[in-house]
Amino acid sequence: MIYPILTPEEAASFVQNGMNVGVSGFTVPGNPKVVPPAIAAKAHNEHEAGREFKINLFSGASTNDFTDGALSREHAINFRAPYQSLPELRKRINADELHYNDRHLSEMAQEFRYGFYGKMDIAIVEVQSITDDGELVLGTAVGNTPTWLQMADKVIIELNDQIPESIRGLHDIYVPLDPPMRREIPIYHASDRAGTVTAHVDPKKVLGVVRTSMPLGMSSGFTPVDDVTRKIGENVCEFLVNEMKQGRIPSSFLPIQSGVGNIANAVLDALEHSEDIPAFEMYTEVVQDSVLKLLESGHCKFASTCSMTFSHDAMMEFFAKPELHDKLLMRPSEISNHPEIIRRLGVISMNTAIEADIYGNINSSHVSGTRLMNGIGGSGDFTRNAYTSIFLCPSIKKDDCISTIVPMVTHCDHTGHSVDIIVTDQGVADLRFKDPIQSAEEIIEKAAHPIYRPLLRDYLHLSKGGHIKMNPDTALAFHSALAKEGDMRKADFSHLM
Ligand code: 0RQ
Repeated sequence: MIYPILTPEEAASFVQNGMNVGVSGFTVPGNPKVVPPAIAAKAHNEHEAGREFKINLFSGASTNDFTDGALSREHAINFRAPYQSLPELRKRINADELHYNDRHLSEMAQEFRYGFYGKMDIAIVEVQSITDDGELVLGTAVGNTPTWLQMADKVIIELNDQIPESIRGLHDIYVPLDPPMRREIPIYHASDRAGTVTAHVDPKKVLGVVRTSMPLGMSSGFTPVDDVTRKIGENVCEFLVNEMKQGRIPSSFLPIQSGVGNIANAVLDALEHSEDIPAFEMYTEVVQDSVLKLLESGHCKFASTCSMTFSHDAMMEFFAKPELHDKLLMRPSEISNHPEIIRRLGVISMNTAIEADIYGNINSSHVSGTRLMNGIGGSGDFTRNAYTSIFLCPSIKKDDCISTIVPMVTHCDHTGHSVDIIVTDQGVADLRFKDPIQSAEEIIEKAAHPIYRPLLRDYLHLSKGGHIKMNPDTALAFHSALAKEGDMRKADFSHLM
């Protein structure tokens, strides 16, 4: 190998205060694992010596504890984009200790190529292999790595011997040309290949290789399906089956996108057990353990993703079963989440909401409008361009004190224009072919919990308005009741009478 072999500390020594640093991966999979903690240790020493040390950190999506966790614990992040999900980092963002820019995941790479963030100083990339002429087999996620490799002045490679050789062939690396040269992306089915199996880096840019032997899978599993998530899953299935019966979804079905978390897992579980849903494809950004089961059973014929968000056991199982390897492809987030392809394929999107309002506006990211949870992630990429966009949430939370259906969302990630269907444990609200007031009635009667329906009806019918009814004094009454009395049921609209 022509590249110098570096220790993590030697690699970290190239990273300087104020640099723009890009990391490989998408959510936990595919992230570097030993160099970021060494950068955090360097930050610690610099701070002890009274010197400023912070970097601007760019990724595919959220990252692992070795990256966002270690760096935020050492106050080593100045700016962060496009997504995060670790409590450690979230805490600091919500204390306004660093700058976080919540971006659509499909746009991060192109925004960097357009020059919106300046130059990328260093990319840190986990790979399965690298050749002397710069051909790379990436790890268990692609994220924005191909663009980082193209843009970065210098590149540090983490060569992880735990990534099996059989991963070669699971990637499809395609970077679009930028406007005005952009052409259509030649993906017409979830399984189409548009690019190459390997990524490429100019060998002259490679500072060196750090050898690692780090486990691949996600450490935490999801909580098992419970009564509420099971009901949400059943309601989604019922809706999709009816759509097929009505001829609105073709009998061959359409590709599915599903987000992260327990609700998404429960929905996929329900799809697996439904006898009326035919085998389908997925065009999505993450595949959780539930998708492995779907691939094994044949319910999912093919999964196009950006990241293999499997638990450690599921990851091992996948690599031990070569018959599954031609059923999965990993793409850059720019492509897995690309509006052009989502719309062309007719993807059915399913994402979880923190709260929805009676007009179908969705808050995916900020609890009570101020506290960042994770971010918009890929939910906007899929929702805005979906064939049918579905949002999922339990109708109530925290011992009935929180209604997820509210008069007005405290933060809006997706406007009602992009939202077709809201599914809770109570039922399915179908917002298509309805004006805003009809939508509000549908959401209240079908999706809201019965204990909150009278309050929501009061708000809707006592508010004044034209095309939309709203009352600026009471639109956030649910949230102020939660803040003041810990219970949204204390909201009062009687003075509107
Ligand atoms: O707080 O942890 O203090 O108890 O918010 O709530 O129910 O555990 O949320 O894990 O299902 O995630 C939207 C965050 C849901 C996720 C969101 C409080 C609640 C709890 C979390 P505690 P849950 P879940 C593909 C798609 C955006 C990105 C996306 C997400 C905490 O799905 O990040 O869709 N989505 N990506 O108590 C007050 C409410 C609340 C509330 C929840 N209405 N009011 N507090 N909480 N609802 C994946 C990628 O893009 C990579």
